[in-house]
This record gives sequence, C-alpha cells and structure tokens, in this order.
Amino acid sequence: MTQLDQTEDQAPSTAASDRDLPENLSATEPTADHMPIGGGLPIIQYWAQKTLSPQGPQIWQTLFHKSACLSCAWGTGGQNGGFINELEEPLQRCMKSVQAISSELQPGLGDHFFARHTISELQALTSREADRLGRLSFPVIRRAGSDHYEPIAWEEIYQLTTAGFSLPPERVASYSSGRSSNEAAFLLQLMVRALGSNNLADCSDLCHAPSTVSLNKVFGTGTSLVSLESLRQADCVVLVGSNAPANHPRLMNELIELRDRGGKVLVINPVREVGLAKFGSPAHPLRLVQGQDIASMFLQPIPGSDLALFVGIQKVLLERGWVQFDYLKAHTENWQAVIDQVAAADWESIIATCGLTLTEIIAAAEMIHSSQNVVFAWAMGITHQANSVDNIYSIANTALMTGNVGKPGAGLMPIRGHSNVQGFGSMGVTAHLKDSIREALEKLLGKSLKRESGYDARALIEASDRGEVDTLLCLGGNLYAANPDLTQAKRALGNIDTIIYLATKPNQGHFHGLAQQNTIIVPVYARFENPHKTTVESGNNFVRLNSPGKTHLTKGDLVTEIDFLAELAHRIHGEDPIQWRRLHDTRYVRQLIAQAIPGYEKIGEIDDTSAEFTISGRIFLEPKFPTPSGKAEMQPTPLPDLTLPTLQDFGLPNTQPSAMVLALITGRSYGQHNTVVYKEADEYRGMPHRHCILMNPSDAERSGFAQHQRVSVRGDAGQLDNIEIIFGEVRSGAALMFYPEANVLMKARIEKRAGTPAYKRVPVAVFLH
Ligand SMILES: Nc1nc2c(c(=O)[nH]1)N[C@H]1C(S)=C(S)[C@@H](COP(=O)(O)OP(=O)(O)OC[C@H]3O[C@@H](n4cnc5c(=O)[nH]c(N)nc54)[C@H](O)[C@@H]3O)O[C@H]1N2
Ligand SMILES: Nc1nc2c(c(=O)[nH]1)N[C@H]1C(S)=C(S)[C@@H](COP(=O)(O)OP(=O)(O)OC[C@H]3O[C@@H](n4cnc5c(=O)[nH]c(N)nc54)[C@H](O)[C@@H]3O)O[C@H]1N2
Ligand code: SF4
Ligand SMILES: [Mo]
Repeated sequence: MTQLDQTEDQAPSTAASDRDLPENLSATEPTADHMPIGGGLPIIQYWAQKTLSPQGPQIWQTLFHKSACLSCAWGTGGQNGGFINELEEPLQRCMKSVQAISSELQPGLGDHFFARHTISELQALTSREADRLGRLSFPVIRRAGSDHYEPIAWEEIYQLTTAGFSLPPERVASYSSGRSSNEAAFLLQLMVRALGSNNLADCSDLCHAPSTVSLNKVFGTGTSLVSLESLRQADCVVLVGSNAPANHPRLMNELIELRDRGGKVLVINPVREVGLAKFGSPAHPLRLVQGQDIASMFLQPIPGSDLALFVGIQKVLLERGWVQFDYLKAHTENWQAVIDQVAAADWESIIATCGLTLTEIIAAAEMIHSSQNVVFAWAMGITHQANSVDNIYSIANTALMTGNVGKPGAGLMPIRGHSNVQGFGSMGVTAHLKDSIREALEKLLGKSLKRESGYDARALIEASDRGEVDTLLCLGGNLYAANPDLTQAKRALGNIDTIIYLATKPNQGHFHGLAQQNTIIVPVYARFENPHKTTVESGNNFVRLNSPGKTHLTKGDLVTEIDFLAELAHRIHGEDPIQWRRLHDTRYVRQLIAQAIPGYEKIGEIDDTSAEFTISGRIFLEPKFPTPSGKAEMQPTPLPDLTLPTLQDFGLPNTQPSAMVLALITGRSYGQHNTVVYKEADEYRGMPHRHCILMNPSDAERSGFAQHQRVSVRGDAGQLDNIEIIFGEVRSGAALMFYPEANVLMKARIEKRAGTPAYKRVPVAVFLH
C-alpha cells in the first residue's frame, strides 16, 4: 500500500522510531535470537530505549501518574503512585506497562486521515500497523456503501445511537473489553439492562469465564480466593497454563521471592516457556543477567489434558493415604463421589491422556503433599479448552483434598487478563447476572429486570450471523479479531445495522468489523487522561483509585467514556427513574455502585478518603464459603477425549508425505497485548516474526520438515500459507502460533457451560503446499 501520512496532531515529544510508517516497520525489528532466560537485559534495554527517547518525559510523567497500570490485572499503580503495589511496596513497573503507555501517548490521527485513506487500504494493515497509526482523536462514521470513514458531528452520533437503542431490546447488545473503568462498566450495564436487554457480552467470555463459572459452582464466589498478602505466605505455587513472564511479569517477583524463602514452584505447561524455567527480574538486579530458577519441577502434558494430570495427582494422594479426609468431611460436599471417581480411574487412561509418566505424576503429588501452604494459579492454558470448567474443578478438588483452601498462604488464584476485566464482572457486565445484583439494580431502577441470560461474546456473534442483532455498542476491545473464525466474525458484524466503537486507538476490528448501515468510531480518553476520578479492580480483588489526568491530544475532539454513556443513557431513558445526567459525575456513580454491588460498600467513601480497599467477602482465610451449605461443593471430573482428526478430515490424503496433524496452541508473545501487536519478534521463543509455527524438532523431523521451512497450516475454518517452522521446546504433538493472526484457522469449539472457545487445542494439519 502507499505510504500512510503522518498524523497531524503531533504530540510535543514523539519518538521518531514510533512514527515510522508501515513500510519501515520491519527494518526496525531485530531478528530473534533465542533468549536463555525470561526477562533479563532486554527489559532494561527496552526501558532505557523508551524512557530516554523524545517520548521519555511523557512516559515518566504517566508512569508516576496516580492511576493503575493499563496493561494486566496484577494491579500495579494507583493512589499511592504509579509504582506502588497493593501492599504499598515501591516497585518497578514492568516493560508491558511502558509499552501500553507509549502506545496511548502516540500523536492523534488528523481529521483528514480517513479522507486520504480508503477502508480497503486500511484493511491491508497488520495489527501493529493499525495500532501505530496513532490515537483516534475525531469521531468518524462509515456510511453504507462508502469506502471511507468521514467526520461526523456529535449530535448525529447521539441521534443514530439513540435510534439504534430504541429498537426491540433483544436486538441490541454491547461488547466490552476490560480496560475501561468500573464507573463506565456500571453505567453501560445499567443503561442496557434498563432497556430490558441482558446482551452484555464481554471479553471475559473469551477469557476467564470458565473460572467464574466453576469457582461460583464450587465456592459460591467467582474470583481469586487468595490475596497478594496471602500469596506471600505460600511455600508452594502450582502454576498451570500461564505464561506469566510475558503476561503478568510482576507475578514473577513473587515466584522469585518464594524460591528465595525455600518454597517450590510446580509449572504445568506443554511449552517450556523460558521465563518459567529461569527469569531475570529488574527487581533483583544482581541476578538479572543470569536469572533465577523459577520452576522446581516443569511438567509438559499434552495440551488440553491437565484434568487427567490432576486426577493422577489425586490418585497418588489417595493411594498413599495423603488425602485430608477430616477437611473434606468438615468443609466439603460431594467428596465421596469425587473420591470414588478417583479410585475408579485407571492409571493407563490417566497416563495415556496426559502423556506424562507415573514417576512425574508421583513427584508432583509429593511436592503438593509435602508443602504446608499451596496456591494453585492458572490462566488461559486451562480456560481456553473445550472442558475448561472441568479443568478448574480438577484443580479445586486437588486443593480441597490437600486442605489448601480457606487458610492463609493457600487457595485458588485465577490470574486475570485485562487490567479491569474483573471490575467489569463485579459491576454486572455479564450476560448471566447474579440474582443478588439483579435485585439491587431492580431497587435502583424501580422496575423488574429480565431474568433470562443475554448473549455472551460467542452467542453475540452467532446471533449476528443469523441476522438477529441490529445495534451493537463496543466499549473498547476488538470483537472482530478476538473471535475464532474471522470470516464468520466479519460476516456476522456485517449483518448488524449500527455499530458504535468507543476506542482509544484504531485496530483491525474498525476496518474489518463494518456494520451494514453505520459504523461509528468514538474516540475516548485513556485511563490516565480522564478529567475525573475512576476506579478499577485488580485480579487480587483490590480496588484502585485513578486520579484525574490530562491528555496530550489537545487538538482532538474526544469524549470520556462516562460522558458518552451518561448522555446516551439520558437520551434513551430520559430522567426516570434515575437522573441519568447526574451520572456524568463519577462520584455519584460510585455511590450507586456502593449500593448495588456486594463487597463494594467502601467505594462510597473513596472520594473523601482516597482509601483503596480489598473487596469484602472475596478472600478466604477460613474454609467457610458462600454456598448454600457453607461448604465447598466438589464436582466430578470426567477425563477428556483428546482424539485428533486425521489428515483426511482436513481434505488431505492420509498418505501425503510431509504432513501431520497437531494440537495448536494459539496465544501471545510478550510483545503484544491481545489483538494489538507492539513488536513482531518473540526473542524468548526464538520466533523472528508473527508468521511462525513453534514445533517440536522430533515431530518435524519425523514428518520430513526442517527448521525454517515454509509450510501451510490448515484448520477447520481456514488456512495460512508461508508459515515458517521454528524449533522449540513444545511437547511432541503440540505446536504454538500467535493470535490474532491464527484466528482465521479455527471454528469455535465452545465450552458449553462458560461459552469460551478452545483456543489452546486447535486441531490443525501442517503440510507442504
Ligand atoms: N504481554 C501481554 N500481557 C498480557 C496480555 C497480552 O496479550 N500480552 N493479555 C492479557 C490477557 S487478556 C490475558 S487473558 C492474560 C493471558 O495470559 P496467559 O494465559 O499467560 O497467556 P497465553 O499466551 O494465552 O497462554 C498461556 C500459556 O498456556 C499454555 N498452554 C496452552 N495449552 C495448555 C494446556 O493444555 N495446558 C497447560 N497447562 N498450559 C497450556 C501456553 O503454552 C502458554 O504458555 O494476559 C494478560 N496480560
Ligand atoms: N486465538 C486466540 N484468540 C483469543 C485469545 C487467545 O489466546 N487465542 N485470547 C482471548 C482473550 S483472553 C481475550 S481477553 C480477548 C481480547 O479481546 P479484546 O479485549 O476485545 O481485545 P483487545 O485487543 O484487548 O482490544 C484492544 C483495543 O481496545 C481499545 N482500548 C484500549 N484501551 C481502551 C480504553 O481505555 N477505552 C476504550 N474504550 N478502548 C480502549 C483499543 O482501541 C485497542 O485497539 O481475545 C481472545 N481471543
Ligand atoms: S505486572 Fe501487570 S499491572 Fe504490574 S506493571 Fe506489569 S503489566 Fe502493569
Ligand atoms: Mo484475556
């Protein structure tokens, strides 16, 4: 494509390299050498490069701003300053935080940008190129049939949006991504529910929904049962399906300190992620270069088989008399059925399913048994599976059998994704609302609300594909690229009449996810720019207060999420029964939150006290749970069937040479945040660009493939050609590729109870074209 022009609203200090245009991007990329440790010197180099660049002073200023980090849910930053964690300890912010800030500090897109570039042209941009265009700073609309976005006046935006939301409530919906504030989230769901719609899809539907579903079922609570303080008292952490060195870097310091005090870390991951073996943290400068051992034991099961491993561990516990029956009898229900199931499971099936040896399973059980306080933590390797809810049950059962829930230093800890994704759930942004919140909202609104579940993210795409959705408001995110089967996602969004995207930066979704009639992009302020206070919730159940800030986009025409939603709600609902316009005042929103959201009472005083707080009723230091019986309700866990299709099922002859079927893991590199790519290469995995497949060398050689060879990868929804083979420490039979590029490949196989796609065990054929 032709060179895209520079953005016109130049920020005072912008790194020249950041303004490189798409053609030049690859020139600035280093080639990927394999890093021997996670973290390490590249982090310091990145910090130095960014903070000493012309954009540096702005980055520093933002890092010191009293607001929570934009990036992950570990929750660094807040009222005490950008570098403080919830135990008020001063810490560095990780590199990802700088990446996220620097991306929001880009200059604004000029108001003529979209006149100069057609949408067809913009559709050719990669994720990184789209992000590097700069900040959205003027509202634009794409009208039916046009190949351009064009400027639009606010009045018309509100008219079109109000008209869109005046249609039958079952035909309107929202989607959100967990970067916005609690206040915006609360307002969004209140507005949509007051219409009579529960179609509040959220990125958590594609992420930790299985954790919410399963924890609620077993413990009557949907979030982590462990506080950061409690994690500090653990002497063993079982880390399952998480690439924390890349995605939750500050968690690595906790693991380093745990190892330093003699504790153990059991890592379970089909990919031997280098940072999980050894990590160099800037918080421990003496060991930055050579790194610190993280995993005391590293198990690489077959993708999707964790449940079998946990049942195996339980079987060892049972056979050796290590199950804490006193605890089970006193604090759990249904334990006998679970024990019977474990006793009946045969070793042969367990071992065949998980692909680990009996010796490895015994060693894992011994490690858990011999520890005093064990925290079980997990992320997408567990939730992105067709049986993810059972997966989490199996982890919970293991924790309960060893008495590791409901005491200091132990428990269950889902490691959340987006920096406020958990807050969105707490605020009631969900297709499946808890009765307690519904009742509180009914009181607030003075009317009864619909009880049936609405559309979650996948159901929203399916309904749109059937032509059953007319209006969609997206509060952040990239619904298009986050979904499986991008062809379907594009078609489905194309059936919707009106889509309104509230966003800080352009992404591929804005160019591919076009509505049938009107697609509107509303530019919004980032967290640290809002002129009012807001709050967010960390994955450790801690509420952070964000101070007001300023934007560098002084020539732009942006709106705050709160102002947009409050104005829209007022136009849709008038003054009854809530004075919707009062909701422009975030303090008032917080007062409503204090009334409606369980555990959030203290938010009502936060404007006066500035006191951040742990949400009440979430952290369990005693084995008493908010279930009907007060006990944990254990669930049976059937072994999964992990049979892969054959080459023939992919339309290839079974005898085809140089071809094989693999279980593909799709996930992130450390240089991306979800669908937004900041950096093409992943040095830690030795992947020089985004179009690589990480394979086990013995698998490759057995099928006649060589390192660096270019192959085709075919799934049940699409094919990618010219993919470079990179050898890596992936378990035999598995492979890894990057999302969102890989999302063209697969149809969604859905975990039925949670609605979450199985992004981590995607059957694919790899072959020579
Ligand atoms: N830098 C960065 N940070 C992020 C994000 C980002 O995109 N970039 N995204 C944020 C969000 S929204 C989220 S949800 C989190 C995601 O954080 P993670 O869950 O850590 O991220 P993923 O890359 O999806 O994959 C996690 C790991 O699961 C492993 N895995 C795959 N299949 C299996 C399996 O069957 N069993 C086991 N045990 N492991 C398996 C993969 O090898 C990988 O190491 O990170 C948050 N933080
Ligand atoms: N194959 C595969 N697919 C996956 C996954 C996977 O591992 N594999 N992971 C899944 C997971 S865990 C998740 S969470 C989803 C992520 O899905 P989403 O949350 O929908 O996607 P993001 O890429 O995080 O959204 C990024 C966009 O959010 C906007 N944004 C950023 N900050 C703000 C803000 O403050 N306000 C507003 N209004 N907008 C903002 C910007 O425009 C940016 O381009 O993807 C899922 N899809
Ligand atoms: S660990 Fe997460 S919250 Fe903490 S600084 Fe890094 S990205 Fe931000
Ligand atoms: Mo996520």
